[in-house]
Amino acid sequence: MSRKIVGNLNAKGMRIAIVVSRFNDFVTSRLVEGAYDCIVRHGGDRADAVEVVCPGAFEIPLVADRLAAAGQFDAVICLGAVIRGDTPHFDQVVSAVTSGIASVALNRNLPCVYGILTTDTVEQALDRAGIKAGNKGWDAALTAIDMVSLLRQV
Ligand code: INI
Repeated sequence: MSRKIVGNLNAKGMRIAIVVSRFNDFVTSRLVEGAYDCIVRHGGDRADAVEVVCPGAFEIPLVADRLAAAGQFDAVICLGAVIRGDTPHFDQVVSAVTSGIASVALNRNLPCVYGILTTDTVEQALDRAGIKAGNKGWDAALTAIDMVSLLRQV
């Protein structure tokens, strides 16, 4: 008989760190609220979470690495918004934050979730931050909860 292992979505007692960039705060603050909403709706406690604010998306991996190394958290959720219209070096910032977050997860052996919006316009970013097309912060928190539960079983 084969065995199937899946995460459950109960966040009770989970210690979650959120790293969020201040750049495009009008978008990223909505992502943070979405993440907290998801955690609480799944039985977690906002008081068990820690939120760390860094300057831009480029800085997120270093902060995530520091939090992961601390050994005090079950998962790190990374939230940011890189908008092409705002930056001529969009691709470099996106590439750095993307590979940086993946490296932290693998090197620290901790769920480190990618909740970075990468859009062409401000409107697209807002749509994905709770206006029209869901909230990527909420989705990232759900992935964190799922992964914490999953890795506890694997
Ligand atoms: N940082 C972002 O998080 N989003 C952006 O859209 C952005 N733009 O447009 O440039 C951005 N740039 C700052 C970057 O993340 C670093 O903070 C900066 O380069 C200093 O290292």
